[in-house]
Amino acid sequence: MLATLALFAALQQDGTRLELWYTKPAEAWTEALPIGGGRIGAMVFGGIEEERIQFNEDTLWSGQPHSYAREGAVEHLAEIRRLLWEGKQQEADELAMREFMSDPIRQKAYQNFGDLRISFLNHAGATDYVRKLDLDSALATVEYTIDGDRFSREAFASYRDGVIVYRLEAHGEKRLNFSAWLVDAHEGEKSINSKNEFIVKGRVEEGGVRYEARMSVTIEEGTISSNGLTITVEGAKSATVLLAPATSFVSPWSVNGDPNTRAMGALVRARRRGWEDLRKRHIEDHQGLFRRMSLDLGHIPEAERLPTDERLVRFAEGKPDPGLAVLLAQYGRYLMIASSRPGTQPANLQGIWNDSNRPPWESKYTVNINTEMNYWAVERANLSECHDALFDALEEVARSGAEVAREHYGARGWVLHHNFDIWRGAAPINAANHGIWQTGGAWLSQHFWWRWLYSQDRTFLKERAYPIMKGASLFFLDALTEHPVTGELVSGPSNSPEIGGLVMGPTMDHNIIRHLLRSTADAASELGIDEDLQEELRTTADRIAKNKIGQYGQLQEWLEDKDDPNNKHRHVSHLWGLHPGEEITVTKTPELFKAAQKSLEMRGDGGTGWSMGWKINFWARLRDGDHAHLMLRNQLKPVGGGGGGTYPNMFDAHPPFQIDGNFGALSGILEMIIQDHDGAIEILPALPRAWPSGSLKGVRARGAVELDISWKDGEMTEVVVRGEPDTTVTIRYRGNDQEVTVGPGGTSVSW
Ligand code: FUC
Repeated sequence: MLATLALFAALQQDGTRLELWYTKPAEAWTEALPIGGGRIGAMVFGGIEEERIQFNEDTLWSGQPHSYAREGAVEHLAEIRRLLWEGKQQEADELAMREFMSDPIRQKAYQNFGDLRISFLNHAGATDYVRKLDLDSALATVEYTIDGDRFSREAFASYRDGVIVYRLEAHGEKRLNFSAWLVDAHEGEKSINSKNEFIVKGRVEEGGVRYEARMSVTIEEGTISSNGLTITVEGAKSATVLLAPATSFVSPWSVNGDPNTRAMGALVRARRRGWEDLRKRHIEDHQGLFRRMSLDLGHIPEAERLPTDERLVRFAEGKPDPGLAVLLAQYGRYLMIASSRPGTQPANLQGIWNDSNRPPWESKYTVNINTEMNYWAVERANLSECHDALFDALEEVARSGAEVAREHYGARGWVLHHNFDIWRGAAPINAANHGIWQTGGAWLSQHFWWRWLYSQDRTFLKERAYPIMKGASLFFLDALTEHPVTGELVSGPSNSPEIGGLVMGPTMDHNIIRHLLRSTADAASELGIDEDLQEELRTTADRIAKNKIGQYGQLQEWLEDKDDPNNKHRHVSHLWGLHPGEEITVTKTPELFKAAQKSLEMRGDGGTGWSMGWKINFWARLRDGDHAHLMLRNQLKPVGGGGGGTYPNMFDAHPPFQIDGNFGALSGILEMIIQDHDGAIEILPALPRAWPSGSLKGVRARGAVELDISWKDGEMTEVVVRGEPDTTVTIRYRGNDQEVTVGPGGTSVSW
């Protein structure tokens, strides 16, 4: 009965159920449900007798302010290049490992903060258990019955108020009896003060980030006490647990903040507000973003009736469930709102959710695909503000990256290699064969450009986008070198992530750099500045080594035609110009377009989670909706056996968990319905047969417009375009273009 109630409670207006739900508590971390308020986040397990809420704060990292640039590295640059041109890759690699790498060679790790634990007394024998995450209200709830009495819990992480809130209620005769305490992942000091506040505090390492988390419980009826180890509640009708985690992190250059003031301040303010007000403010804040876009792809009631884990299994059996793609897309938007907000750190490899002090790849910012993928959909999915955290971080990276440009390349501007951490390391890390890759900053500059294209915010273009893009471009004006034979300009030393080792001039670099130089010139021309530079950027871009078609009809990954047709590597970097770039399109470069498809076919339909996420986007750009949908199916397979897949909580699996695939899938799903990179806003460029009828409302496109798109039986039925009156955009459908001028209240277009 309760399960049924819970089921219908979250029915969206159009009938799409936007919730993840389960009939038993989480055992593994990847079954728990994520909540997040940008800076703070938690995983809710929903245990009946023993509850665990593992929590994070996005500035809790190992390490301390540090410059990773290697002084004098530039003295070895010419020699590394010479060795590469002479085909002495191993010698080049060895020299680079000795003289050219980041100092130290590895970056630091994002940390677990700890757990909030709750242990219930006499609480066995629960029935009608439902645990769910409602994406529309951003509440994680648990409900069950014991001997006819209903109990409920509700958790959220508030961006506005900086606290994690856990509310417990007893709805029948029985009362709540429990003890609560915090587990500190760094085993610092623990105490309970006279106000019954549980405090953990410490320092990650000497000279590093200091932290403090404070937890308090308020109750209705009953008593609250402490035995020095836990806070004990007896006989309560309801209880509100507030948890405020904080650190001393101020910026990549200072850890001198006061975690005590921060945690105490947040806790005191939250307690003053009280649960209802905190909850109301949280829902308003979340819905203000979340409700801007809706998606409906049709319904299969027998699939939508199932708990999420069973629904995933059913879909993997090949049965139709378009609503699951909607759930995945909206989960992507939910996770973005929960992990990346103005003033917070950007979403890292795990968003903000991490239960380890030694997480995979340090849970940092890997930028040879992963961080960009996190943010591919953010403008289009009408969550522009969530992009801000990335821009803030990149402005910091540009500062450390300027030092690396100087010390390693003797170049102007800034450069970022394949990772950064909270200290904004920008030098090449881990190993020369994949760490020396020059185009991280160039790639991420695309995001600044996109913000301008989607918002037409001239102040942003002038004050934030252009300086970053110009700096990234200046680096390449200095760092590109001439091919000794052809005289074309090439990048290097670099690599095609993460295949084939150190080389000169991988195809990916060139596609990224051309895009950077041309968009920077466009930005300058839009702003009416730097005319000579515009000219230099454009002529330089034209001189960069062109894309080449190789012996198998494939787009070459390198300057030489040496692609292995059997290579199934997860990275498909040489197709950058197809996506997220825009150089390779069916209208502009039909032959390269075909070659890109050939390369993708050679790589196959497997891969890690993010790899499949990228392939959804590639196939959408190749205008093959059914193949894109096949990749979506592959990505949504329950984890186990082979690469990729999806965990029961719908976290994407590399494996292990890595959030990029969640965001990549959101991007890919939208790319199937709308594309805007080829001179027009194209409607239904790659609609799969699995989604014959549906609608996408509130999606944003270049030119600062918002669209509502509807289709039926595979045909577009209506498009409504909204924006500032008199905005003009071109809408494309099945190869026909229509100029649309937006009127007040929006303009409806039909074919
Ligand atoms: C790159 C990828 C790996 C992983 C890591 C975080 O190195 O090749 O697959 O995603 O980043």
